[in-house]
Amino acid sequence: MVSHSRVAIVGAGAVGASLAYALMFKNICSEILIVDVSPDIVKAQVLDLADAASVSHTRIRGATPEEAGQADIIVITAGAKQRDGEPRTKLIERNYRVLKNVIGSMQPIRQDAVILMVSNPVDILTHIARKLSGLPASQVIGSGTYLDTTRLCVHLGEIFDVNPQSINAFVLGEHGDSQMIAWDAATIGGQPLTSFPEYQNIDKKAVSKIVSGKAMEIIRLKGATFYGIGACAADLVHTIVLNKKVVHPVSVYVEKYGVTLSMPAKIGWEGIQQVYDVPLSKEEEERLQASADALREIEQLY
Ligand code: 6V0
Repeated sequence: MVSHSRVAIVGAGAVGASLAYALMFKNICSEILIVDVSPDIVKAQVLDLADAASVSHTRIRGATPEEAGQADIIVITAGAKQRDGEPRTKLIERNYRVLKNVIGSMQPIRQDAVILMVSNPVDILTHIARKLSGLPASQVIGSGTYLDTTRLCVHLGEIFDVNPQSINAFVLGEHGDSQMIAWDAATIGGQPLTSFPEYQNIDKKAVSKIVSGKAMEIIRLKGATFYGIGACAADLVHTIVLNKKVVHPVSVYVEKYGVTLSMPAKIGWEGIQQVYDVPLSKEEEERLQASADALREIEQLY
């Protein structure tokens, strides 16, 4: 058990519960606080998770929004989810109201807290969470393209027959339709992906489609996605709690683009410690710029 380890999860639906479940088995939190507008959902999830907590020895309990505002890390998973065929950006109006309510109800939020935004559309909501909370940009992080990046690495792992963890590759930009893959900067064992014979046979458009379309495929088949994002969000919390300084692709305000989008960033106790500028080809840079422009157009409305 370490300091910086009281974690609040606001929104106890499928994503919030999957995150709590993944997190408790890491045994790094002094306490996990579960918050939701529905008292019945809080009660049900805490009762169910407490059975698992007895095996993992992590304390988990229901809490008020005010208590969540005093946690070290506040993960926001509250809000509506995408419907089959609905783009993430369509969720804004519904989830803007939820987020305003969530941030308002947690006041006063601890000035050194780190907010991890998960609800969609995650980039725009991270921007809004920063504005509403008044916390510095470095303390307001969105899960962004972390999940997309893990999907990419798993797919590339199959193509190159190597463990996905040995692939250094990133999906950047929006967690949504305009995201892009930084192919030129991708490496395996320090060797550029572009130098491998397998690379020449990759249909890059098809890979992009598989990665960005996976969520919709899962939603079409079972109505929602939650285990993948639960595991990724738990990993981000792990990085913060243990001040691991791991570089993850996450959504953060990036000065170069003047907008909140995903870039690789070093993460620790105080949130974002450094954002890295990925070397991109001219075409990739244009695609990332286009993603930034698309996000900026929406950001400006909030
Ligand atoms: P869900 O299962 O419907 O749960 C949402 C929960 O939020 C419900 O329990 C609601 O009661 C609760 N809630 C609503 N308003 C408030 C409020 N004001 N305060 C507290 N709680 C509230 O949805 P699910 O858990 O499946 O998804 C949650 C969010 O995560 C959605 O916006 C999804 O689109 C988003 N996802 C984000 C992903 C990512 O990669 N960033 C991936 C998957 C889902």
